[in-house]
Amino acid sequence: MDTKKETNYLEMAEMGKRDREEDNNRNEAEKRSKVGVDDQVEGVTAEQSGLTLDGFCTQTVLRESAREKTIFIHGKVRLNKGLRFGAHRINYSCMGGSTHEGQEAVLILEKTPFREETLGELLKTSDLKLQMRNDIYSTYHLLPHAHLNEIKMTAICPATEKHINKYLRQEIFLIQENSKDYKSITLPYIQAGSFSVQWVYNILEKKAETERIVFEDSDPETGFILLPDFKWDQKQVDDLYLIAICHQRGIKSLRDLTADHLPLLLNIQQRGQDEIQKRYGIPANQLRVYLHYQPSYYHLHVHFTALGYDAPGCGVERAHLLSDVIQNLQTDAQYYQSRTLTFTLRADDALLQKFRDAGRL
Ligand code: M7G
Repeated sequence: MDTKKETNYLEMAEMGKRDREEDNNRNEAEKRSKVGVDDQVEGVTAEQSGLTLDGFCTQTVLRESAREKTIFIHGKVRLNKGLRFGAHRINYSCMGGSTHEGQEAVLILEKTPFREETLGELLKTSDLKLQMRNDIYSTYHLLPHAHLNEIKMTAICPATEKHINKYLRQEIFLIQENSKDYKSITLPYIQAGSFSVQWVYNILEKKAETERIVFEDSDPETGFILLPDFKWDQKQVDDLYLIAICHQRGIKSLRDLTADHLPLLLNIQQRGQDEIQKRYGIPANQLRVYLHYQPSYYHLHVHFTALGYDAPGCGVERAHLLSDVIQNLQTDAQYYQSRTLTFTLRADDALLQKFRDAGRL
């Protein structure tokens, strides 16, 4: 890499305090700013947060993986009084036919990794039940105390049909999107129907997850917030997963990036790596730093995951290393406007149908 050029970009990142461009998304965010804000505070019970599972009614198992020890469930959740999960309440029938007030929900349950610091307690205090013995081999059921046997749960409520489909196991197809396809097929589709990025605005505006922020550079042009991704329970660094969300609005994805964004990208790369080294002791050469194309949420963000962790979505058909993105833009300012980009789409994805309708599949 041209180091002089890089230093220039970093200097620009430090100094570049230009006026912030008004963004269309801002109005949308302000309109919705009172809806769906729910700070995650460690120690608050699910009941206090408004979610209880006693009335949960499973509709379908969307996906499960014995290897990853995860299960994705679609169901309906009964609401507590004063629940803050948005406004759309509906009635539903649960197995026996009785009707409840409830909302569509997706629950993701995941067995958490072992932690070295609790291993001693786990082995000392658990009940051991022999399953079988043969020669020098034996297998057991180990029954640990509840606090050593946590399951991580992520709830999306109210969940839209798009959320439910996102987690449904389906056939996938490889798409080659050229720049014309992007303008005529993908862009109109994103503008009409992508996931809300309200949760992103809540983070940027300090309305949610404030206690979880690891680092912030508040520069409107080159700044970002670094915080744990909600896939990471932060109990061990082996599966470390953080995201850097840029303050600048209106950069939807990789496709919008030009050389003008290099100060922003270099800043995210450099500061993100520095902060992770400081906070978690993981050096840059042990981190995978990348962007998704297509992302689920069209507000530019960068994924930082532990190199040894096979994070979901880090495969070659979706992840673009930030260092490659930076070099591509240094070589060709319009690289991501002109190149054909390859990604996968799921069978039921409306975007796939649009590619079919346009004769591109
Ligand atoms: P993406 O590439 O747009 O899509 O990444 P993906 O979800 O299909 O990977 C968005 C990233 O943001 C993912 O890694 C999500 O796990 C993470 N994420 C999504 N939500 C709704 C939240 C949230 O509310 N808080 C945090 N901290 N992370 C989130």
